[in-house]
Amino acid sequence: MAKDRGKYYITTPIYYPSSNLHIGHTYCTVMADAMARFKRLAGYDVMFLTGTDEHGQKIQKIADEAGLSPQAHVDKIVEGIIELWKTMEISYDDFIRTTEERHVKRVQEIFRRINAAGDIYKGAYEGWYCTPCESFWTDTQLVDGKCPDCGRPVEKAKEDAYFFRLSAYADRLLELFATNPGFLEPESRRNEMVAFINQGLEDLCISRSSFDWGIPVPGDEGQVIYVWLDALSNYITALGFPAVDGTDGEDEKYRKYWPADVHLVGKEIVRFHSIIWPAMLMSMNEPLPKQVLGHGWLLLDGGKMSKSKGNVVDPVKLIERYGVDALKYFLLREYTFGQDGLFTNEVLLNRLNADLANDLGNLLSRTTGMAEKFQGGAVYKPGTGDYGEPALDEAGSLVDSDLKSVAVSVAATVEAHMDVFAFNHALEEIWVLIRRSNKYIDETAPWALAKDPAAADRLNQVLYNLSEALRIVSILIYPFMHYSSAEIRRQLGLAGSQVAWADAQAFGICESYALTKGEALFPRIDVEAELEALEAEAAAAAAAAEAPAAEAAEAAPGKAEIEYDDFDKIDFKVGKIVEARRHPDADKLLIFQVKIGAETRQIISGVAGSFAPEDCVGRNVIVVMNLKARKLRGEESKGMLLFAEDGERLAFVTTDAPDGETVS
Ligand code: ME8
Repeated sequence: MAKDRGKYYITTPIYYPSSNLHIGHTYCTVMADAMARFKRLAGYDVMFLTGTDEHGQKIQKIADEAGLSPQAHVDKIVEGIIELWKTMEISYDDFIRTTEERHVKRVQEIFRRINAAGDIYKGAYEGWYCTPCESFWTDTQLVDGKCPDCGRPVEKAKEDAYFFRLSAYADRLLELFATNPGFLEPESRRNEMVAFINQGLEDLCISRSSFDWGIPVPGDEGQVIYVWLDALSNYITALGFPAVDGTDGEDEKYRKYWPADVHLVGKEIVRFHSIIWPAMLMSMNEPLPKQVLGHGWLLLDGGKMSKSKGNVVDPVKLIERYGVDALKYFLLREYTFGQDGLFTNEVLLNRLNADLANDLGNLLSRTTGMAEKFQGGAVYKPGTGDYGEPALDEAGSLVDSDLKSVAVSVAATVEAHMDVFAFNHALEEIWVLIRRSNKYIDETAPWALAKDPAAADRLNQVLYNLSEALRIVSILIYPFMHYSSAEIRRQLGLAGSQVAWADAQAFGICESYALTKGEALFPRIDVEAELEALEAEAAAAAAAAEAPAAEAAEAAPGKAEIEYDDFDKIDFKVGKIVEARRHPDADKLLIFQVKIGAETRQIISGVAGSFAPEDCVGRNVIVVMNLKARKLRGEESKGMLLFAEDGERLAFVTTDAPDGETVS
């Protein structure tokens, strides 16, 4: 590949610093990093952006529960995220935090520009809100009355808010998908988006007034900008755009790198990136990103990993056990871009053993071991040093030419796969060369050549060919596993020499090698013993989480400590459910008449998914008496009933005590 191939701007989503990142987030960032390293090696001027999406109700809630200010909470989590990327040597060029001044002032300017274009108006928003996803949904979008993204319950929410005229862009968006089919990949997502637009695009709520952890709407301090307008803008604010007072000229990076070549995002946020984001840019009259790529999810036992559900795989633990390169290799090799994939320890360990310990590790240790043993580590290009060009029979010529032709052809195939983000196929191709090289050792049997002084030139030639193959491998794997690339080069005696992609397409360019056998690149794992150890570790973690509150305080902080006085403010009483019926306008709600001593009051609970009305009548339950009354879809609810929950299933908290008694 030629140098100076122009610019390449790649982004990851900016992650929510609600808690530490899990392996699903690592997956996306590892792909972006591999692509950024590959493009740099291929001669592009790369801009690789990642960061954190720090505003919103969810973050505010988590911070409150932890007894921290939102800023203190995000500062703590972001520190851990940056530390993780440092450990993994993620080669980003910039890390943007949405709480940074450079972002805040530009988001306000973006709001002003979209407003000036006539695309913002004030109205009242009423919709179903999913707090964990920070998404509003319409009735038709809900699946079984729940959030279509995460399947959790949603709440009805209504408030004054600003709206972006997304509906005005439906035709232009459809045209974008029709005339630029590569804009969104994979194709299945494109079809989903076109169908979504054809259903009728609604204007988008872009501000909230019910919480304040966000960027104030310019000119209306009672409102904060709703997180998606804030978050999506990061892709240009990090480049210094738009210019705001006193920052003219700071958009040099924008002029150089925008439009983005690719926004790499998870499948559930494709909608925001391929519909809302282009519409915002259209409104500002700015160029659109060239491509949005939606990747699949890593699943655990068939379910999505989720920070809020707590069923996550911690990348730090895997790195501690197997190393950064092993984790990166596994993520890139095991899963197919665009599809979901199941994560299990067994798949991980078998993959590491087969490909890394056996194939790659053995090739390196066999080659360096034999070079040391038979030639003191010194290997020369045939015809130089102490060695001449051996005369080869037909079989010898054939295996040599086959090895060489495989070796020099891999780079072009890898490039073709990388063009379509097929990391797994790119690595598979590199492993064709690694396996071919191992086979070459078996075919040429250097240990037999070493016994015959007349075969010294051939022995050197075989070791040279293997060293060349390994040198090429070290270049090919660099974008994916740069530590291993460097270690292979060190053991070949090439430490410090520049890794250049073009050199992967030339065989026989190195005059000599000084090989040294090092530690095993990837030690073989005893899968059974390791699986047991991993299970024991998981069991210990689960036990710690269930330990009494005081002991578990550090591992599972739960809700923040409160004073007795706070607890004492709640008035609990026993109530008897004397009547229960479905809410006429809300699938999820049951309306109870609850007798509490002399009083009977109406209480509404979102439990229609768990109980039939007839199953509720006659139960003596615990009532929170003094919760502020509120209207739920036109019906008043005064107080609250307590339920026990194990994440999915609900149960009444019942008592034998008669109604009207105080609970304390
Ligand atoms: O969505 N497998 O942030 P986020 C694969 N702040 N990818 C996964 C995953 C899994 N199990 N779990 C999460 C946000 N992800 C917004 C983005 S961008 C302007 C704003 C991916 O921290 C997920 O698909 O919830 C998403 O692309 C990314 O992690 C960030 O998720």
